[in-house]
Amino acid sequence: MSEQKKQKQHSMHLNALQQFDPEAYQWIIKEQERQMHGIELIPSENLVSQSVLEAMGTVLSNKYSEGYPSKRYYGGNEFIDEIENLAIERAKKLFDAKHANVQPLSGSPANMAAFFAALEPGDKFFGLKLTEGGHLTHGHPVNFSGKLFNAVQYTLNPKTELLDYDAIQKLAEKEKPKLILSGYTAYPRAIDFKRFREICDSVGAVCMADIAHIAGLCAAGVHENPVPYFDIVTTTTHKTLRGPRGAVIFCTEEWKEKIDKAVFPGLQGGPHEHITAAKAVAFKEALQPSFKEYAQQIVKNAKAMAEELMQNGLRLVSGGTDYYLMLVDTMKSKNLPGKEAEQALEKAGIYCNRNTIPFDTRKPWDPSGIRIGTPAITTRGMKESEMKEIARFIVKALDHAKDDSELKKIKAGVQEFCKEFAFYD
Ligand code: DSN
Repeated sequence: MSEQKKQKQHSMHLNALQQFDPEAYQWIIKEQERQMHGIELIPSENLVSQSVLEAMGTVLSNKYSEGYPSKRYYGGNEFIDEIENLAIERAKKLFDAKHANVQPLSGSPANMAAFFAALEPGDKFFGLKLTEGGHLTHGHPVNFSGKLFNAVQYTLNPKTELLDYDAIQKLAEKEKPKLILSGYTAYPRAIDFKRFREICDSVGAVCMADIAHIAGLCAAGVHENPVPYFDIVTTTTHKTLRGPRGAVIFCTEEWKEKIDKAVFPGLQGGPHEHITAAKAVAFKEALQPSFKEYAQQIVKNAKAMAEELMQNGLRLVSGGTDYYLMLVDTMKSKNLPGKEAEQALEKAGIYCNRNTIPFDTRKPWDPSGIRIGTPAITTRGMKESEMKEIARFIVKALDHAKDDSELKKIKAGVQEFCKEFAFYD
């Protein structure tokens, strides 16, 4: 490793840790090296900036601040209030929101708080089925969302593998849900949020979206942003938005009191203000013109990769992608279960996650496909020509999924390829 790269490791400020706890230190460094030398295609992951990383590792972690700015249950929060207000104001500006609660610890608690604000236990709501691109918190029976509420799961059109808005409208008229949730974790196409608003209005349902995956694209104007005209929108901050692990809830004036009460004292105790600070930093980054270029490049990269994968014989769910994510049907393309595909790629230094494809006949633990995306590799500065190279690495690894020595050779090529791209510059 070059001197320059070694110095970059130390910019994580780990000197004390290295001395006191070399055992923990070594695994952190090994993980850093894995990220640096591999191709990260998990679409829900990203690489935060040095500034975001630094904000997370601060003394703000020491502080309790239950409550909200100017209304805390602990003393000593004058500067914490400033930080939280900064995060709130930037979040509102970024998403054109009337209200932002920046305290949710992550996506699931954010969704839980939103449901507690809008629903009573047993109330009926709509969410997309997990196996077709929804999330556990969108009504899966093993999750609180399916246990506490009456979750009706809508599905995709089996022929097109796309959302069928007319069918959702009809189902809404029949079932009369109190809330309709859109926004997904494995849907490769753009979402017609305006249509969801119309469907909600036609049946008097609360209109909610979980934009965790596409928040960065919405903020940059690359995907339609539902925040200004939806009742409640949740998002994590660490995916395309490229901030720390955490979440935010946006809502209209009408919902703000209920949302704030649902987060605290309804669900959470002390907010993690070191993470709030990092959220504020990430929102400032996302307000820069360079973030718009970043978001546009994510989409260009995804389209270039999709085209190359399909030209090389892989079947992509719905025949491609509109923005950042692809679902590869490895069973149909290579007679390879998703778990084996994920493991073969990992041996080649390429990271993705196995995923169900719409109407999968296999179980989520070993489904029929893999999910890949371009947010993290775009952060490293890779462009369309690199997408084609990565697609060729993927196809080669899948073709040699059972040949460890060939996968090792591919990994060497991947490591060489990654050297060209910045990691904490
Ligand atoms: N676990 C996230 C994802 O990978 O999509 C969703 O919360």
